[in-house]
Amino acid sequence: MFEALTQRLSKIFSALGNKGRLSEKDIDEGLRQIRLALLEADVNFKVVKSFLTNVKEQALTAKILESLTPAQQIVKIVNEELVNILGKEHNPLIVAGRPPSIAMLVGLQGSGKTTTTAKLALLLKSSGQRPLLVAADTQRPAAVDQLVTLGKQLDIPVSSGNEKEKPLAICRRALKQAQEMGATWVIIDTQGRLHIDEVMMRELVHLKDEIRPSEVLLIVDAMTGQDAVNTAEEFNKNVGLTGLILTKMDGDARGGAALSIKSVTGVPVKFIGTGEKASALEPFYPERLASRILGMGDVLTLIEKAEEAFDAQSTKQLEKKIKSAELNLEDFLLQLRQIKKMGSLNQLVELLPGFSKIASGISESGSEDRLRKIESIILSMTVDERRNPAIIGGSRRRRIARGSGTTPGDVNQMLNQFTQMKKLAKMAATGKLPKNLMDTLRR
Ligand SMILES: Nc1nc2c(ncn2[C@@H]2O[C@H](COP(=O)(O)OP(=O)(O)O)[C@@H](O)[C@H]2O)c(=O)[nH]1
Ligand SMILES: [Mg+2]
Repeated sequence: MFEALTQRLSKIFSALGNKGRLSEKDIDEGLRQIRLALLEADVNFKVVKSFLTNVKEQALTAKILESLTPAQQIVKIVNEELVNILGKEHNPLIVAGRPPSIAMLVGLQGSGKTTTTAKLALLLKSSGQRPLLVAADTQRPAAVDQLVTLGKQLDIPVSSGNEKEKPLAICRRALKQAQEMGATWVIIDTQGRLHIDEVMMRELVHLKDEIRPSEVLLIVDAMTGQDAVNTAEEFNKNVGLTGLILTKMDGDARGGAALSIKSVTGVPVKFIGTGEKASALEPFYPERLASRILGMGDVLTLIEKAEEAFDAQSTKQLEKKIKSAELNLEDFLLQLRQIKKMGSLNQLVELLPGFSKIASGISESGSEDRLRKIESIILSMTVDERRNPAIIGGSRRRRIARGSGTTPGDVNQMLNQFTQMKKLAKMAATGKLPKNLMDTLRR
């Protein structure tokens, strides 16, 4: 799902990523491309418009994280806005005050209503609930049989009537049965039509008024694009919805429906169907979908970690020091600790401007052990020595080695490496590093 959109977005981001600084023109061009990508994915144009307005506003006013490149900054903002239009947070099912809770599934024929009824029951069952299925679609020939068969396969009880019975009568009997068997959820498959239809709407409203479900869930086929959005608006206006389930998200849908439907209708998406199998139903999490769409879950995780671990101010000061080669072992120690807090070194190398080159130098020559050694050597130094390593001669070196449980050779090696790194870092920070060296360091 969303492959096409994901591909286009990553192209846009990597084009931005090649630039060290983004001018306003760069940002505008990036936004123009994002707009095209979204429209092409069939996202509602009003949603696209407000999306871009928000992204631009954020880009101009957001707190700038010094540890992120401008392109990463844009990814971060686009991600946040995506999460916003997808509905911010996960909306779980509404449970009735007293069991059983009732979910009424409504929708057009072919949207996946019957299949989703069974899927939802299976999901509830696997989370320890006791669901009862109700075959109340007397409109579509064989819909009852379809649900009965699914119930048998999944070992979930189905309450059904015959095709001449009214849906309300079937539901009333099912509710009684639910009480008797101690069911915690009653999931009702209702009748659908090929198109929006007044009679269908009236019957659904009638059923809803009588049985008072805690959930009225509209099943919509994501592959139908903007039609799905229109359908949702109609059903919400006429019947009143508590949630949406988007089906066939596994298809080659351009994804626009999923992206627009919450913003346009105000009704949250609660689940998505991702296949024909009964297990192919997932709770809907805006954040997860947004990062799937951006196709850069890893970058987003890194951004999150950078936000947590990094104080923008100190990074800025550090960058300045790196540029003027004033970096000392105290800064180095501070930085080592922050990097350690952030997890794997190699992953972070690309993330931190300037200083990342030092980290890559370390990660090349060794791993966590080596880091710990460096840390204990620095800790055995006096403040003067840390600020001005040049004063460290033979006797100081021996003392530091004893204090840190290393050898004078280790101390020497560490100091040499540090001097080298400082030089490299300055060159990298001021853009004077030869390209082949840069590549080696990145690896
Ligand atoms: N690929 C895919 N197919 C689905 C999904 N949900 C339903 N279907 C298929 O869509 C068709 C119609 O489903 P059905 O439940 O009978 O629709 P109803 O008329 O709304 O009850 C069936 O062939 C289902 O297997 C889904 O999430 N992914
Ligand atoms: Mg059906």
